[in-house]
Amino acid sequence: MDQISTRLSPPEAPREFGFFMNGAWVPAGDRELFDRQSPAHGVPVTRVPKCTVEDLDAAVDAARRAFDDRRWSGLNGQARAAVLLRTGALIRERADEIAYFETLENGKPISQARAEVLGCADMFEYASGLARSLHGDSFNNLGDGLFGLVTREPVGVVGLITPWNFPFLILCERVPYILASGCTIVAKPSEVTSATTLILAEILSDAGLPDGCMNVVTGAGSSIGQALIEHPRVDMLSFTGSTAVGRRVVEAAGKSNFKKLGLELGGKNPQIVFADADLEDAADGVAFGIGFNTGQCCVSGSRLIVERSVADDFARMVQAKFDKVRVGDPLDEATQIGAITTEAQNATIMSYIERGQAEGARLICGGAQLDMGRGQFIVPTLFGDVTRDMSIAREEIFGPVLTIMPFDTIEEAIEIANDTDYGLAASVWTKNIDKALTVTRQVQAGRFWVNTTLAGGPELPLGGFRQSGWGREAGIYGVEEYTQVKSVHIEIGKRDHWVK
Ligand code: TXE
Repeated sequence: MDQISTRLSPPEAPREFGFFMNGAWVPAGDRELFDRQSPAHGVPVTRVPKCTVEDLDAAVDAARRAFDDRRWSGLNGQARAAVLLRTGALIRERADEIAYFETLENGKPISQARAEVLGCADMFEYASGLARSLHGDSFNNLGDGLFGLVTREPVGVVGLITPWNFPFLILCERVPYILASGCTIVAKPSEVTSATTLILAEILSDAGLPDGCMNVVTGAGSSIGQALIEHPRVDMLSFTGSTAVGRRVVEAAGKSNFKKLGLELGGKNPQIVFADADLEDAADGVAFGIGFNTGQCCVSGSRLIVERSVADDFARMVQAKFDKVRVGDPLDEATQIGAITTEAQNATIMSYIERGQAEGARLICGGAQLDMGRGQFIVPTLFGDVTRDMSIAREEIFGPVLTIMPFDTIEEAIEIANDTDYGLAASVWTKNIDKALTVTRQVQAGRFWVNTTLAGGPELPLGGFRQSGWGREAGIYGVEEYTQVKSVHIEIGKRDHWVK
């Protein structure tokens, strides 16, 4: 059956935003403006203010007041849950609008953007239950004279810095859980994808979140991002982005107030395929794992490690999938791979493709930009004859570029998979339960998939081993991450005096 193709258009004029603070929009006024062009269409789609460090200070003050006077953390779980549930419903109501701006700013296919937005509504709905079930512990075994309680308390004001690859999804993997814990937020989205974070702030306010609990400042990482990570009145910082900036976050925390940190950084994630796998399924999963979001996912399966006896056949199967995948205008409902989000990222990916060839890898397919007359697009790319020391096998490319390396034994597969500084995610494809479990146990990764990839939901936590990060987001683990534990010792009866 023919694919029905319907297409939205980019807007005639960019949508203008202010920033959001203390429950209200702040107009851009005479601040400098940042014009975002659609990476697929080359036309301006949004305009946001470049906030100043004074704006950031005001936003932190608003979040600080909202936390310190307990207008949010002092509510009971039922009241917090009601706001989160209403937020989920409002996201569903505005899903088309949010998805449209996500696609315009990021370049991802509109059908994917819509699915992500609905998944985000689900995260708020799930987190609403967690706001009610969050609890501590008690110790009733300390003898007749003492009773012990362990309570969980919100950390305080959380700074939230997010990247451009999943502007709304990464935001919503954090915000509902942070709010469920009772914390307040100052968010700083990537300068190129600010729109949907601003829309979420408005939705939260409409859902009844008290003023000051969610504030959004827009602008450059080097100015207000840096000021946020150094801010002495921010209690915790959740950062998702490059390893290089992650290091600055750690340094800034040490130099300021030792704020608590959550970090989700890069990945170079293995896809291990055994000869006994359902190879049709595996080829599709591997193509999806690197093609989804143009490979601009921290959990993209970018290193294919295949049992030697099937390696050549499997490469042909993946190539056949790549040939069929629909790359093009992300506003077309039929598109599966859209635009590369920034010109800088496009240049980075193309330079890795050149380096791969210069280092002696064999380009099996792809390797080229797709000329659509405007915007930047790269077709899925597959490299063979790859050795472990090559930069394309070691460094996060963050694009639709897959390398293949063969293995002979399960030990060798595990060794290649672990030969990286990262440890964010991994996938294994086999119908043999012993192999699947051995690999799952021995490969270092915070997220693991067996006979699937990139699957997930709000129940399961996200985060990395090794240099992929610190801490966990989502699920009950995500809520607990934004709490601190207090031990309460309660004496029962008359004290045994120290001074007799
Ligand atoms: O990330 P940055 P970039 C990786 C990926 C990509 C590379 C560069 O390999 O090619 O990083 O992307 C803010 N203080 N990932 O340069 O700069 C910035 O404004 C405080 C992996 O875009 O790390 C944005 O909001 N904040 C990753 C956020 O940090 C600063 C997702 C991320 O931008 C700052 C994205 C500073 N000094 C890129 N400088 C993943 N793990 O998913 C920048 N920022």
